[in-house]
Amino acid sequence: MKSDSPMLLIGIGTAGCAMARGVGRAFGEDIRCVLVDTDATSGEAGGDFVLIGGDRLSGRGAGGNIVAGRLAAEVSIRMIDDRLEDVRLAVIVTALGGGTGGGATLEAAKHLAAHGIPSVVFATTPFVFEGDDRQRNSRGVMTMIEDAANATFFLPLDKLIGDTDNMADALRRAVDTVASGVTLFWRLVEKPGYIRLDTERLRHLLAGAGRGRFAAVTVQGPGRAAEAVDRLMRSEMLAASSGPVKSALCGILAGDDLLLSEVGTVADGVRNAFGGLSFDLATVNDEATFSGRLSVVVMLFEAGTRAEGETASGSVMGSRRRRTGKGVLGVGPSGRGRFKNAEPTVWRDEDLDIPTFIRKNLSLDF
Ligand SMILES: Nc1nc2c(ncn2[C@@H]2O[C@H](COP(=O)(O)OP(=O)(O)OP(=O)(O)O)[C@@H](O)[C@H]2O)c(=O)[nH]1
Ligand SMILES: [Mg+2]
Repeated sequence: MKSDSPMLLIGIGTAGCAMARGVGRAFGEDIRCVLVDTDATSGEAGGDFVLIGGDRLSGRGAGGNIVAGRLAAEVSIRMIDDRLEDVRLAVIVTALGGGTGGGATLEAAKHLAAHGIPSVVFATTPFVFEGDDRQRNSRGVMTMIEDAANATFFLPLDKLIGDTDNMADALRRAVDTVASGVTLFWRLVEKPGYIRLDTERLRHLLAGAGRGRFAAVTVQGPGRAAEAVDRLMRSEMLAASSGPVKSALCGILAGDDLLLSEVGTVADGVRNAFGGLSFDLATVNDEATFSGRLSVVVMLFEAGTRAEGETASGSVMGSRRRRTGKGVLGVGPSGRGRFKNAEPTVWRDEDLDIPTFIRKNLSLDF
């Protein structure tokens, strides 16, 4: 394990651990990473693994129970503390839908904030074919995770993978797709470039970012810069889901053949397509990895998801809870199917769509 990086990758839950391993594989070098799960089998594929849940779960997983996943982390998340030394930014990858990904991610983000470490969460949300229970599990914790972490990217698997009729194949591709996107993000910070994005700048950018959209494309051949912009503009992952863009971050990763005109094409194209009050650009030059290819990573943050300068609850920078309107919790455009864009059911300043045990912060015995 690489230990001198200021960024720590944390994989949470079974699919989250698989995705974090995928990031490490795609990065091709040692990466500072810890894997956390309630299921002991997640540790069998190698890596720095921390089993949470102790005797209660006996290493058998949380069985889709978010309370169990949350309690497991509440009790044991401090087992990662010796991995937190000098960490300036934590990147969590997880998959919502099960018990550990949702429950433990929430507790991990709160724990990191208590240690003064900002967190950015990349979390997939379940395929529609997985059924209502997993969708509910996922929806129930999204807002909570959003409040606990500094920046969140929820990646709906249906949009990420598109139409598929083979479930196993879809899940495998999901791991690869998320891993390659997060790896590009990782490279932006860890690899040298003409326009550097270092951890401190990223920490500042993400500190009060809130919910964002994330997409990455890789293209090659003539006209690759224009094609990258075109594909990003058509990306379902970046399609507007709610308010206008507050800030945008664009990263360009390429080999030695990157032209200044291509940087201009991508930067102008992304800026014009998505707007935003602030626009940040970073480039990475890595001939060995990108020879002939051009990858572009785009992150968009929506206006109104979090007030300027506001950060995750409990972080060193503040502890206000986010509100978007009169007494309405900022749940954003959550909801699927019939509930898409539905207003939350708010009573006495509480969102009744969020399960009671989560709203009341109850720890249930199991
Ligand atoms: N990419 C990928 N996603 C998976 C896989 N299996 C499940 N998922 C997705 O991940 C979500 C969460 O599943 P798991 O990771 O198995 O759940 P968990 O977080 O380990 O929680 P528990 O098993 O209940 O402790 C599912 O709803 C799926 O959307 C897989 O093999 N690959
Ligand atoms: Mg599991």
